[in-house]
Amino acid sequence: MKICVIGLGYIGFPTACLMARAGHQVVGVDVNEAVVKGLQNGELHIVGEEGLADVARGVLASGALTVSTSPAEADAFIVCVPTPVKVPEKTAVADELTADDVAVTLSQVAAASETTSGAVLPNSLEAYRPKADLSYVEAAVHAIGPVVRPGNLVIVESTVPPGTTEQVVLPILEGYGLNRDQVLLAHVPERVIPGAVMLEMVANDRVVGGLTPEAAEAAKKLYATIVKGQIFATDATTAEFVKLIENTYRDVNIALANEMARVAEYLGIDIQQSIALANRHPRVNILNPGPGVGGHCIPVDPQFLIDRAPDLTPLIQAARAVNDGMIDHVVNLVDQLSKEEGLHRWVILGVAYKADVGDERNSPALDIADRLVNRGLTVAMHDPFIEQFNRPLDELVLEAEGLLLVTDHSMYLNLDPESLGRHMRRRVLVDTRLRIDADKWEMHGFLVRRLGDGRRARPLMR
Ligand code: SAJ
Repeated sequence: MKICVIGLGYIGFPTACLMARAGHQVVGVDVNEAVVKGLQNGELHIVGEEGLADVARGVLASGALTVSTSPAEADAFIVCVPTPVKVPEKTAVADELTADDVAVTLSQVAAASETTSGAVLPNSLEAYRPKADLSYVEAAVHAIGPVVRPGNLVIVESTVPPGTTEQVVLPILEGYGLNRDQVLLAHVPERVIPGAVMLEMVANDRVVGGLTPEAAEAAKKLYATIVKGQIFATDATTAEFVKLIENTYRDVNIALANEMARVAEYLGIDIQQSIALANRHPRVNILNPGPGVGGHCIPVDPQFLIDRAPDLTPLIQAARAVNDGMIDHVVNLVDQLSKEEGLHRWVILGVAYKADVGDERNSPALDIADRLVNRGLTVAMHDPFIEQFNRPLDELVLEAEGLLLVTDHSMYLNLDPESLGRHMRRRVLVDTRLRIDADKWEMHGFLVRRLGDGRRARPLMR
């Protein structure tokens, strides 16, 4: 088929490459001219994805994939553009408040979860609830509207609130003279993990949700040309909902681990040992506590459900507040330790939102750094995967007093405490990912604190 993929990001570009490799004639479209020009010169903008470069070079060289800044007529259109959340600038509630005020309020609410379990956003702040920003999806659909023909298949892969395909995408297409019987409209969410996109885009089972059964069948046939996993057809709203509950399930379960970590600290026991023992139960799988939940998916997707049904989602809202509250929990831990031990200079190990990726979107490390500075501490940041933070570590730790591990990049897991400690003025380590061998670092003179480890830390609150 002739396929037009709109949005050449970490989902759209691999999708375009796989579709081209499967024998389709693909036009990849992106508004970012630099990306398009780069690809036309064979420069790839998505790196670190095993197997992508080879496939991309092959389909670009063969012409099976061509790239452009504007859509062309095709048999099928696949929209893969971002859907971030936005906090409304101004609302009817209190026009004089600025976005900063709201950000503070939201973080106060999140911080409130620090003292009470899971503060749910008070209704008075209802108008400030983060909302799905569908502007990129709308712009993409408007871009293809003029070239979509009756009988074409239009697929939205972007993660959207339930009902978007029917209530937002279809009306835009109707505006270009197409009605719901003429265009095959479907939502096909992706569930690949960054770092293993090419593998999972082929191997994972896939859900295809059609506005009509014919649309679902057409989408199923198309994806069967690249997906080896099973493909399940359903309706569009169910497919939108399935994607959101997958990630909401994860966010709520991470919040449970985080809440248990705070209780373990309070009880003076170690959360890591507790979880390891609890998970020996054949049907228990408690996830890992951490400094907060980052990335552009897990902290975002639950907001789409909350936004759609605020009165029906107290648990999801509380989980969001608990996870965001971990940022202040870590900041309080470091601040208290700094006061007790007279520490001032900290190096944060890891800025990316999770191990061994170079993406810092919504990363807790950025908020933690800001708030530590606001507490009067000096903070430097290191990250081997992010250019601006990738300075030699032994230089960065010179004269530092504390190391705060926020992202468990593999390179941090076998750091030598002696060779690092020798450059430091004080030897203090705070591990928020429970991946460092505390006993070993203590043998090299480090004072170690671990998230959720009440044995080492005097509990923050009694
Ligand atoms: N995290 C914890 N504790 C855990 C697991 C994760 O604190 O036990 C934190 C991570 O540090 C990170 C955040 O949560 O900051 C998200 O991590 P993640 O491992 O969920 O990774 P993502 O966001 O890259 O991928 C998720 C995946 N969804 C699920 O596992 C249900 C992936 O399959 C999705 O495709 C992706 O979101 C997405 O794009 O929706």
